[in-house]
Amino acid sequence: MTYRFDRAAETLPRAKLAALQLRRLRQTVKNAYENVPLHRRRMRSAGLEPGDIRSLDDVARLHYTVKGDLRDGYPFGMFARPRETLARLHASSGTTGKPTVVGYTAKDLATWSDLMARSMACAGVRPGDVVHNAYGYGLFTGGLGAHYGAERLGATVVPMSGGATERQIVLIQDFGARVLCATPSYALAIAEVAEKQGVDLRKSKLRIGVFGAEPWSEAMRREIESRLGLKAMDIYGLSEIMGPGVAVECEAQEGLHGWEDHFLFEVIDPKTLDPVPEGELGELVITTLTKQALPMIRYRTRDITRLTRERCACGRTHARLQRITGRNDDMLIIRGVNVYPSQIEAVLVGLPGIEPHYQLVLERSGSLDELTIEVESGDPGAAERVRHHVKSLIGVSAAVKVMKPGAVPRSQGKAVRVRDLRPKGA
Ligand code: DLL
Repeated sequence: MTYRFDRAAETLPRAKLAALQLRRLRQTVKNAYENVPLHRRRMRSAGLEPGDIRSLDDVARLHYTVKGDLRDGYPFGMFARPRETLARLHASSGTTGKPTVVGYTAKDLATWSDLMARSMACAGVRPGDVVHNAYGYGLFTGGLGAHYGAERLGATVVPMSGGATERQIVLIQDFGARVLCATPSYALAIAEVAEKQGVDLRKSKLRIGVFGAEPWSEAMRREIESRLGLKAMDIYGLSEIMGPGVAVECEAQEGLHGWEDHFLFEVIDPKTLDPVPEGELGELVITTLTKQALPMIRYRTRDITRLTRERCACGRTHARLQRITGRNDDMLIIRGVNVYPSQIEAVLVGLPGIEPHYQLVLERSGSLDELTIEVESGDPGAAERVRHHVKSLIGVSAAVKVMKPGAVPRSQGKAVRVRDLRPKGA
């Protein structure tokens, strides 16, 4: 029988899952109402009390929560437990203003470790594996999230964090890592440095990549798989909800299982804020079902996906999210055409003679946004080919700047894909 970290929970019949969700939703709403002024205010102004949530459909009567709410309550305003009782804080830097701070009770940390262990096992990690963890350690949830999940699973963790890439390559080989945890862009940077050093990591013991924290395309997956000789699995999560381990791919790789015993997933139309029918694309909204310190009611993730509850070949009963193509905030509008950076990536990666490293530069010319794609190639004639492919496959007109191989900045964590040089406030 295939290994599962928590077989009973992962294969819970859907009717039982729904009953569990309702029980936990009611507890969460009560916790939020009683302990977080913002949630109490919003529920009161909607004329709602916790007891009014009687079915899962009633979640639609609750208010949304957004990142700005966490910022406004900086640092601890949305915690449902006194700060003295928390075991840990994490924070995400964000590009503007104050960071968002999240807190965990000891029980929240235990739940997170369990879910991360479950997620890693779902991706193919097994007790006894050497897990090379190159997610950044620190305030970012990636490093410690993967660390405690791997330990909980019974793996041997190598707590590398990002950076010192040459050393990472030595230790991957010397310690016999079977699993690499990293952002996809950093995994690619590791592959590149290894190749430059004449090290063939395809001959190492690496078999599985647990990659996430940023959008990446199917083309990028194939590129990383062929250069590192492993199976690249997609893992999703966000600090406001927990950290990594909210959803993950299984061996079927037909979407990411979102753990419905701990989270309630909805997909909404970001303009009307109405839920969309199952299977349609929209913004992912998550309500936590078991968090003590930071219960989240209908958190708008800004991430674009679709949801299916069709049965998966792997036997797990939990809903699947389609790979996240991008965030609302990352969508570029170039001469009226909507495009996500990951769509451009899908065109670039795999074009012969073009390195899979790129940046998109946005500038304003008159009232129009102009896009320049910076790519690396040894062939100056590559510009025209890239321009042509992007235009014919996505319909976007972009200028292309061919740079020397190595000129696009490499990432050690989340890659910076867009440089926005447009005047502020325009
Ligand atoms: O990135 C948590 C994480 C760490 C996930 C390690 C996976 C692995 P934040 O820094 O709060 O948390 O950023 C969350 O990153 O809303 C998405 O926009 C994006 N994101 C995370 N995973 C994926 C993924 C961590 N697999 C934000 N695909 C989320 C696409 C992802 N985007």
